[in-house]
Order: sequence, then C-alpha cells, then structure tokens
Amino acid sequence: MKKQWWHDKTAYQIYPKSFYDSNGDGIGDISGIISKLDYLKDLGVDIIWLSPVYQSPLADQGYDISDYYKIDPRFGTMEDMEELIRQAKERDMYILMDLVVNHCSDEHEWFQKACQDPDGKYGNFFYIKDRNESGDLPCNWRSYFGGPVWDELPGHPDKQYLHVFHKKQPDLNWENPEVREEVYKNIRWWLEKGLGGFRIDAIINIKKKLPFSDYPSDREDGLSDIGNMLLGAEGIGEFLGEMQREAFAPYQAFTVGEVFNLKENQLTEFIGDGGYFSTMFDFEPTLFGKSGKGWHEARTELTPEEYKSCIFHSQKKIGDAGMISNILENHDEPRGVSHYIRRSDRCDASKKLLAGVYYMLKGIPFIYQGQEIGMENMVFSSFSQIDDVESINQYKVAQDAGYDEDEALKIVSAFSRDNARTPMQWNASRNAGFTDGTPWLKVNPNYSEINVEEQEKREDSILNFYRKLAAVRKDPAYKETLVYGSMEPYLKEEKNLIAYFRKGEKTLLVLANFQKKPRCVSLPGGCSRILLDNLEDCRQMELPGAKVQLRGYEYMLLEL
Ligand code: ISL
Ligand code: CA
Repeated sequence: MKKQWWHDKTAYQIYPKSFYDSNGDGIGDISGIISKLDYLKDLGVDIIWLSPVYQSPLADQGYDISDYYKIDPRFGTMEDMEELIRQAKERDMYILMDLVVNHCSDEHEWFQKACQDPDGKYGNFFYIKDRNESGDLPCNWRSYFGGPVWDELPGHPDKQYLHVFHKKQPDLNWENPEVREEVYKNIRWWLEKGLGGFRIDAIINIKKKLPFSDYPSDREDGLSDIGNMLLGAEGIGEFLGEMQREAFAPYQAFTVGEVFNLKENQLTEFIGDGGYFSTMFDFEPTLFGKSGKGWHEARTELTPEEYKSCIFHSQKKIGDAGMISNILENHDEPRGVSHYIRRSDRCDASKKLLAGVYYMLKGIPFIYQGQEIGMENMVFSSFSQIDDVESINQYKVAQDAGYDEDEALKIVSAFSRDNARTPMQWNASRNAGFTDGTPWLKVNPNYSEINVEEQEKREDSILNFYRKLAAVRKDPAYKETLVYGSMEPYLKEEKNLIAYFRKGEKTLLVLANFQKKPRCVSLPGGCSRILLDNLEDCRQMELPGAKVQLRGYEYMLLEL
C-alpha cells in the first residue's frame, strides 16, 4: 500500500443540527462547531466530517440540497464555514463536507427549470419519463424510504421523475456529461476554499441499470428492492474514475465513500492505490441481520460472536487491498453501544471494551458525535417523538407486516435514525447544554448521567479512554504497527472473547473479555508492556506471565 497523509488519522463525524447551538434557536450550527474545536483536538481528532450544511429544505435533514454553493442560514453563513476551515487548519485539522450528488432537492434550480421545460437542457439533468396509456410505471423499483421511485413531475400529469430516496430528492442523471461537469465544478470550488475532502453519500446509486425494467417483487406492494437493480448496473467506474481524476486528485483530497452493495472484487478498484476513493466505510457489522424486508425482521443486540465474525471477516477480506474506515455508529444507525452490547451488560466497562476493539482494527477510526461518551439509544414513548423520514416509513412497513402500533413503535425505536440524532450531551444543565432555546429534537433524558462535563472530570471515564486510544495510535512507537501492521485473529473459537494481533514493527495483542464472567487467557509469548486496560491504570499493573486473568468486560492492549 502506498503511504498517504490520511492513513494515520482519526476522524470524527458531526451531525451539525444536533452538535452545539450557539444562538439559542434550538438548531446546532457552524459557530457552535468552531467553539468545540479544542474539545475535538483533545480527543485526538484530525479529520472532521460534517453532515450536510448546504442550503436545503431539510426534508431529509440536509441530504436534499437546493444550492451546493450556499450554507443554509440555519447552520450559519459562508463566512462561518470559511472560519471553521481556517480555525481547523490552525489546529492541524481537516474539514470534510458531505457530497450528496446522487440526487438534489426538488427545490434546486435545476429541478425547478426541469419542471418548467422538461424537454429543455435541465430536463436531461434528471430521469423524466412519459406516463404510458396503461399507467404502468417505467419500472417497479422501491424507493429507500418506501413506495415507488416514480412520482408525477410537478405541473406535468403526463410525466414522472425518478427518486430512489424521498420524493423531494430527485435523482441526477449521471449519464449526462453536463451533470457530471457541474458536480466536479462544485467539488473543485470547495477544495479551493481549503476543504480537506468529502464523505461521498449513497454513491453506488448513481449508476442505474438502463433501460428501466422490472425485477421480481419482494413484498406485497409488488415492488423490488433497489439492491436488485444495482446488482445488474455495470460501469459506475467510468463515472467515479472521472470524478477522481477531474476533481479529487488535483487537490489530494481525502474522500470516504458511503458504499453499499459493492460487487465482489471491486475493493481494489474503489480504495486500492489510485482507487476512486481514499477509503470507504466498513458496513459489515451494520448490515448484519438486516434484510430487504424491513426493520421488523432485523436483529438487535448482536451477540459478541456475531460482532466478532463480522469484523474478522471484513478485516480478512480487505487485508492489504486498501485502507478501510471503521465505525460503531453514524447518523443513520442506532447507537453502537445499544446495538452491540446487551442491555443488562451496558456499562462504562463494556462501552470502553467495544471502543477498544474497533479502534485498534486496521483502518481509520471514525467516531460519531456522542460515541466518545457512550451515548445510548433514545427511548421513544410515542410515535410523535420521531422526526426521521425513514422511521416514518418503517413504522408503516411494520404495520403492513402485521404488527400493531405498540409493536411497530418498539421496532422503529431500535433502529430509528433519530437515536443518533438526539442532541449532543455536553453537561447536566437544561437541554444537556446543547441549546438555551428549545431543541429541535428531544434530548435523551439520560443526559444528567451521560455528559461530557462529568466525564471530563473523571479520570476513568469513557471519554478519557477514547483519548487514550487516540494517544496510543499516535504514539510514534506504535503508529506504524497500528496503521500498517497486519491484523490476525487469536483464539477465534473462544466464545465471548475478541482477541487479535496487530503485527508490524511491533507485535501487539488486543484481548477483550466480552462477558460478565472472568476468564483466563493463555498468552502466545511473553508480554513486555501493558499499553491499555479499561479497568485499571495500566502503569500500575504487574506484567502477566504465560497466562492473563481477565475480569468481566476487561479489555487489554498488550505489547508482546
Ligand atoms: O443502501 C442502503 C442500505 O443497504 C441505504 O441505507 C442507503 O444507502 C443509505 O440510507 C444512504 O444514506 C445516505 O443517503 C441518504 C440519507 O438519508 C442518509 O442520511 C445518508 O447517510 C440520502 O441522501
Ligand atoms: Ca443555532
């Protein structure tokens, strides 16, 4: 693997609307982010990805952009954004924006013009089809947020347009070179401003299998999961390669792809040397136990064995092909500690253990806001507390599948994207210190126990453990091993133990006793140093001999 500037970095995702509100309107903003840069620097963060802050009607919380060159006034101004980039740079940090170019907003000028004149230049920026006499849709694909991907083109009852997400997110026609040029122009414009790069949204969807055709239906609605179409769509590489050459490469931009449904053997093409992206997320644990049927059929609270098999499998698959990025959660997923640790075992120790396991894997660690203090899923007591479009759809999907309202609410609660979108918990004062006003989304009531201020003060807090993880990864003595060393499982068959080596200049061993019961583990050789322990100040610990005794949920990082 050719070494790159981003390989040894630690990244952090901010969901701006819920991070920190500087002016009391209940909505987090860019000034709020600027005021927390030192906090992030202290956490060992080098790269900050902002979920969208562009001008948007916020139908999908900013993933529906109506002007790619403007900042939404609710988040601040262009000057704020420039100030953020400048202040980050001063601290040796990089800012990433979200690149949402599979679709734009139906309020974007391009779509408005397409509605005015579907046969003109902007009609070809989208996928617009005439309605035929029988009223059949051009194809039976199901949009990600429910219902057909086709909707009537406003003002044109005889025409329909394609949207694989919400109907306020019309898909851009990437087959049209003018669209692609507009996208690259925008990317270069932002990189010129000194942006570090982008997180690339839902990118696999830009290549459609054409001409439009039906796939076998997989639910009673007669529609077919988009994944079926994506399997047959060939040639995305031409678009991505072009974007890389025309827009990213000249700036050495860091890019992280949100890539689902990747075909086998495409890994090197995507993230190998000279690949389309610098890296992409590993979604194997995220996707485990989910099906196209809906959240009612998805697994919650994965067992340690299931989590282990996901991470071991993907680490092996990736090997040295490229640099992956590892996550426990993001703005679309439940909180990692709620998803991967069973309720009865959720505590500081188990949360730190989970952090230590994923952070030391090969790849770039991404921390999602609040993860570093062990924020948990929300308990939703009524459907009216849910804001997210996907949750609203899944509530209906569960009821269509025969669940009653209470059951449907439970199902949606486990997966709702709002779990991760509740405001960041800064302190124990009103609204968790997120805002002086009324927060746009209810604060998780557990903020009086789980908050940054409390954890700042406590040496053994989750927050301080995250700082220690970052410090080890940055330590010149271990950096080469942790960034480029191989990852090899150890005692894989031992139930509720997650253990693996990182082998490079040094040999390191991660041991995680993922259960309440203590256990004894034999070491493969002598241990020369304990680098981390989640239950103890490791500097005061005695070096283990041939065996190490682990308490319930104890985590150790050893140098052999
Ligand atoms: O393909 C999926 C899972 O297999 C979908 O979950 C989909 O790719 C994913 O929802 C894409 O998410 C991103 O784009 C959406 C936006 O709502 C999400 O917040 C964003 O992360 C549309 O822009
Ligand atoms: Ca605000």
